[in-house]
Amino acid sequence: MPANLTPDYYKAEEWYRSAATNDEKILALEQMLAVMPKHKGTEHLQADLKRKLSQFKDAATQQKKTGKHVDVFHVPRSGAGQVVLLGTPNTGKSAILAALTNAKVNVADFPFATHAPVPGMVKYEDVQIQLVDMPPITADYMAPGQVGTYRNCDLIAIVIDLSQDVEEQILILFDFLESRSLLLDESTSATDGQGNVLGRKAFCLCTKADIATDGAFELAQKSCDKDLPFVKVSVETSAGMDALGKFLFDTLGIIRIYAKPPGKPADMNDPFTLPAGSTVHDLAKAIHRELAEKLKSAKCWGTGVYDGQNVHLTHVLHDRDIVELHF
Ligand SMILES: Nc1nc2c(ncn2[C@@H]2O[C@H](COP(=O)(O)OP(=O)(O)OP(=O)(O)O)[C@@H](O)[C@H]2O)c(=O)[nH]1
Ligand SMILES: [Mg+2]
Repeated sequence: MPANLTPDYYKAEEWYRSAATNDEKILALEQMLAVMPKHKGTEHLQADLKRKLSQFKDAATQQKKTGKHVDVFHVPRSGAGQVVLLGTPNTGKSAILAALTNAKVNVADFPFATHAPVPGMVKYEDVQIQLVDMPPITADYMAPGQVGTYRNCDLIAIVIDLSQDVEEQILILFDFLESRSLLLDESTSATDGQGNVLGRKAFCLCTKADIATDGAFELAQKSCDKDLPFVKVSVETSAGMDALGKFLFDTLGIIRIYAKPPGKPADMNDPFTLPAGSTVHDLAKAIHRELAEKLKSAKCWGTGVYDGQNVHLTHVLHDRDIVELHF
């Protein structure tokens, strides 16, 4: 009996073949099983996939025990949030990093100049945001393990070069993102075996505005069927570059809180950064998980409170609030 496998299945199979890490192989196999038509003709295949899945799960457990695996695509987080660039070759990803950070990157007028992730820090007011340059992807190639970097970041910057074919870039990039469940989709947020949401926030970063073809920015917006923010920049003329730090900060959805020791001024140079919507108790946990349990009361200066107001531990904080914690 023929298996009659669907395009969704073949996409998941391609994901499986390109997955370099155990975790990613597990996700891809689970996806293959989920989308596979279930009938007599696919029974053998199902059994085969389930066997592979259990082998990878065993290997993952073993790996966690021995802790040996070194993954160049694992970029340790630093700063208030991690933003990772995604784009096809020669679209100006490294140039963005060179312009915004002190990282040493290779900007070159030929494709595939970048081979491994390169992190740099973007300063916005008193916070540092981590920006990660990446090797390019194409319709049929990406470096093994590359998906993992996107899987672990806070925000994906989808780079679209306005001087190249924007429709083709969008097709390649969104096919990659959707087939790996990498985009945050509020209505059908896909999760892994442990219930963690797979998708990430994303925005479109349109580059080379100085040499854009006529109407390319509007065409890029029109060709994208997702409701994502679009920004337009040029490294050459610096247009839009100054606003990028604030944009990343806002899009990451983070707030800065200044902790004030009782009887002393707040340290206004080194804020804690927390997800928007965090409470006084979340701040205490970020400072010290065990101390947080001993938190008795707090005073707050900032938005929606009068200076030094006593606030409940469930009080929702705002960007730039000053908080005094009493344990
Ligand atoms: N005119 C113009 N050229 C740019 C701009 N940004 C980058 N370039 C040029 O585009 C070419 C490619 O830039 P890269 O930053 O190396 O591109 P990339 O996306 O990192 O390329 P890969 O690492 O191969 O994926 C270089 O020649 C850059 O000088 C821009 O804003 N305007
Ligand atoms: Mg590069």
